Amino acid sequence: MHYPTFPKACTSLLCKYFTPEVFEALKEKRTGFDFTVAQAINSGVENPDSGIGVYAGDEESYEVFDLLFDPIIQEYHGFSKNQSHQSNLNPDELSTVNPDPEGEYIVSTRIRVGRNLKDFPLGPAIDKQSRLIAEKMISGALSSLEGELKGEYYPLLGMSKEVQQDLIEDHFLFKEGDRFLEAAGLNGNWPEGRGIYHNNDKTFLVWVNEEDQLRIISMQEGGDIKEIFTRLTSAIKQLEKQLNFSYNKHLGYITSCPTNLGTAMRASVHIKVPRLAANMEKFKTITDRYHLQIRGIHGEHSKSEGGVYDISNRRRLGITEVDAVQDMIDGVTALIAAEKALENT
Ligand code: ADP
Ligand code: ILO
Repeated sequence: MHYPTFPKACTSLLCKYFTPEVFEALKEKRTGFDFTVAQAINSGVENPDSGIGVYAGDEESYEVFDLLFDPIIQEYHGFSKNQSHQSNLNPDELSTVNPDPEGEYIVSTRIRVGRNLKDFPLGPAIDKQSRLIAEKMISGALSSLEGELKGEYYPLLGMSKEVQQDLIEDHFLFKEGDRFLEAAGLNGNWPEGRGIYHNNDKTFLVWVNEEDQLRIISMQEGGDIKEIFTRLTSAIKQLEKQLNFSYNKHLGYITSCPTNLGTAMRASVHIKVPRLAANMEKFKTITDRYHLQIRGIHGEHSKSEGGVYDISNRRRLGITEVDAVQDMIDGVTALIAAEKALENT
């Protein structure tokens, strides 16, 4: 392996922290699942416009390649090597049920967590057979869910292109052919082993074997965040009875992308703020103050449409799930107040 060349304009955390010295120290190392630093950095090397640019192949990657991962984790989450992670899934500890009770600004709310199975490699290092075993274990656990969470598992293999496209456009299903995931080695043997589980109303969904082995999702129209968080936490607790998720005291839930470590939670709203969006500087001042991320409405790396943005918590590690959702609630409350003020000027 040679030291990669990065374009001058590259701003990813990979470009920032993968120095020639780090490369020398890591180039010969391998994890128990045979994952190398060349694999960890490939997404950011092939996609120099990445924000981060690295993926882990297994839990051990975070230790073996710590010289690369630690500073990235520190910068993204503000979390250092001697800290530990705490979980809190109690919806009663949220300060606000709904920051937009009149339903004027929030179009929809979605909260997801990533999970991976203990003792399995993560997506960038898994082989076809283990991926199929993981799919079987996960769909088996899902088939035992009852009540509001009861649904059906739909494998991607055999799903018609029309059904797949409708699910993507309606914000329920992951996209196909993501270039960042492709270069990370996450799209191997596509579409085998991948699928989506959902209840009848599509308010509870689970993505299987996309970027993480499970993405557990609760979503609905409007801004009743407490109801959505309550549904999610109840599902997590039920699934934990049957599946052993990869977790450690330092990094929390283990995920393939270091931005998802910890809570692995992204709590987002699709929110209509056309006036604020016309003043991006002001918009970003508020989102930065509340540790929020702005995405377009078709997911990461997509654009906004009609003044509607996807606003979510940015930090996920070293804070609890309640804190992560609270970041989003507080920020969204501030955004709505700013949009209202602009309406009156
Ligand atoms: P993630 O990292 O959370 O899995 P993406 O940014 O790739 O996410 O988004 C996945 C899908 O979820 C996309 O179709 C996106 O439009 C949809 N989505 C995200 N937040 C919301 C929301 N609040 N309401 C409706 N759909 C949403
Ligand atoms: N690898 C991409 C995405 C990073 C964060 N998003 C996730 C976890 N999907 C990049 O570095 O821009």
